[in-house]
Amino acid sequence: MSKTIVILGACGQIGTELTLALRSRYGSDSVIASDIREGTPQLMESGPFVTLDATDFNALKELFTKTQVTEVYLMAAMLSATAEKSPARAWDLNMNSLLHVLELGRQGLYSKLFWPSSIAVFGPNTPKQNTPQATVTEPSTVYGISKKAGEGWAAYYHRKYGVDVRSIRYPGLISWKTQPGGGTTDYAVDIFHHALKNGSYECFLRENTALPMMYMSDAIQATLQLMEAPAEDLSVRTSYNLSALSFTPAELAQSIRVHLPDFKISYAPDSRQEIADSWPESIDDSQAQKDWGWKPQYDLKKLTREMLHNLRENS
Ligand code: VAH
Repeated sequence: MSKTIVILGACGQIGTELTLALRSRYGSDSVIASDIREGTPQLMESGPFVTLDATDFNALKELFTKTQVTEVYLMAAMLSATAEKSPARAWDLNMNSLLHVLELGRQGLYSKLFWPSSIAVFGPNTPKQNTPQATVTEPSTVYGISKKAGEGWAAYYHRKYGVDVRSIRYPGLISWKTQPGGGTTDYAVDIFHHALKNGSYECFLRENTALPMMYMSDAIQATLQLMEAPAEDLSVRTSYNLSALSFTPAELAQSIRVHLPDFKISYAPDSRQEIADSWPESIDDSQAQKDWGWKPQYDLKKLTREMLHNLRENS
């Protein structure tokens, strides 16, 4: 059956790479990108784009009806650090966009939905190491609260109305194609730009802050794998834990020094330290491995090499 895919929030950190990956897999004209503002030249030149506010129910219904969409990827969201500065706007964007899209699924306007959750659903009372799929989720950030609530709504619409909504709790994602977008894990992207530009970086987290991380290629691969899995294989309809690696800023700096021996890092923790301290250090993703064969490809050594190479080649 032919697919028509609509990506909401296509110009964000994940959305940009997801749009390009879906277009190369299913054909550019089958993937309609949308966002509230235009994206990178590479994204805008790669296929159809529609300017759209993901919190506008009527605009969503009109686009879904006109395009006869079969699959929706709802990537629009305000991330953790920015959401702490604008709680009401973050709740409106993160929650109402999801409620509108779930409702349109109940009305039968598409057959499959992907919606990203985050390790931000975990909080200070969650086991820090090898955090289980089912455990305490008492988030202490606006972003985490919105993602935890969203997981509940996703599971509700699946159970009550049969909406085939699938979700992943992404760790911190590291990519070179887009600038970081207001998250707490942004340091792990910023550091590469600074290392190449001026050989030093002032990190806004403490040197020993271990966080779950993943190279963007792995995250995109996992997303496509989950969306292509048979529905009957999926035992989780809140959101799947997903893991690839965990590292501290000091360990990442050491990995960069293998390529740039003179690279220097300093530390000036800011308000994002409290957010990072509330999150786990490592994640148990055995359910994703079991249900849909998840297996990451990138470790810290390969991630570092890829980031530096791609940033050099595309600067
Ligand atoms: C953030 N990059 O920092 C996002 C992500 C786990 C972190 O959700 O807000």
